[in-house]
Amino acid sequence: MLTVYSDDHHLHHGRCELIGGQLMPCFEMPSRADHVLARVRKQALGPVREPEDFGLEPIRRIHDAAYLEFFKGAWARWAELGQDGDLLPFTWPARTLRQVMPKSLHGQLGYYTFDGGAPITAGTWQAAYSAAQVALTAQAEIQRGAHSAFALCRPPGHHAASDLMGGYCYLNNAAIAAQAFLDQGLAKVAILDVDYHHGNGTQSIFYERSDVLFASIHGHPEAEFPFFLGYADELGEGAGKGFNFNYPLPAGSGWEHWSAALEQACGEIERYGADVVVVSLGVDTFKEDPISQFKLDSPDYLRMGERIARLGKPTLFVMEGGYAVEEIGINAVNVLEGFQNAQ
Ligand code: 6XA
Ligand code: ZN
Repeated sequence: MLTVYSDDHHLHHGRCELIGGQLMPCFEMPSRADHVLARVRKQALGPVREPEDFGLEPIRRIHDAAYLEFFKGAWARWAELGQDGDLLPFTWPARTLRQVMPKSLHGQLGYYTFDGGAPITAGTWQAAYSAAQVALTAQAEIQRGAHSAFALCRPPGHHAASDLMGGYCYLNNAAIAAQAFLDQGLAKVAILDVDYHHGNGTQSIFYERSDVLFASIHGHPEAEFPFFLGYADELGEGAGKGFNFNYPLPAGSGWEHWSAALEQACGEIERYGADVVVVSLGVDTFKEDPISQFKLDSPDYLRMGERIARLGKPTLFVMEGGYAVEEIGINAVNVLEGFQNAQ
């Protein structure tokens, strides 16, 4: 299986996020992708290639033009104000407040974020842009006939909506790749999100559409980030009704419960008759993940890959979360090896 990877992810290293009432180093850090890449090489999964540059057009198919302009220019505006700390929001247009666009950088940042967990640094735009190109390059590989490919993206993407960043995510790599498949002639794309957190951004992007089915297995939003989306009764709207499936699970869920949800999600994808499957591959479902509450063990990820392979569809894996840095490589590559060995 081809892995697409860019060193540009090192350009993004958020200094801090608010955890337990204190500013702490971000769990989402460059060494995550480095460990996955090292494991890809150790296991000789296949070739590793740099991304091609498809430009902004395929990103604009998913993200709002003004949002992209804001994100691209935000750091320069922050630096002009003489600041060099991470750019982090502190005010959001929540209930009772107006959804208007302020002129101030911080006001605009509040408008374009849903949490304080997506710091913008000097290199964030370039890293996120390259991550999207990584996803598009792996997508192109499948479009050209490969049965599978791995987009080793960082920063991750599944929390990013059309004009919102949050949860370490800026550009929705999986959604951008899914749209590219459609734009290149496919009719039906299924996105299977196996990250511990609900992919609220991906869901919102495709919620009223039937050409992308979204299925997500995640920590119950009653208890888990992103808290305000991801319930089982969110089934899609309008033309998208019946094309959105959420499987929220309680804290402590292990492979037995998790794999039962995977079985249901795979059943929906089979009934849908997807041309291609995009997997939002987070491995923060691991029992030792520092920010999550599921109990999957390393061998379970092999089974996960095998089950996804049994869908029999061309499959694009897009890296999302996973913060047990020592094991992230083993667990992510186990999914890919399980998939590959089941062919
Ligand atoms: C709150 C937790 C963010 C979770 C990010 C993640 N800062 N999403 O792993 O999949
Ligand atoms: Zn996650």
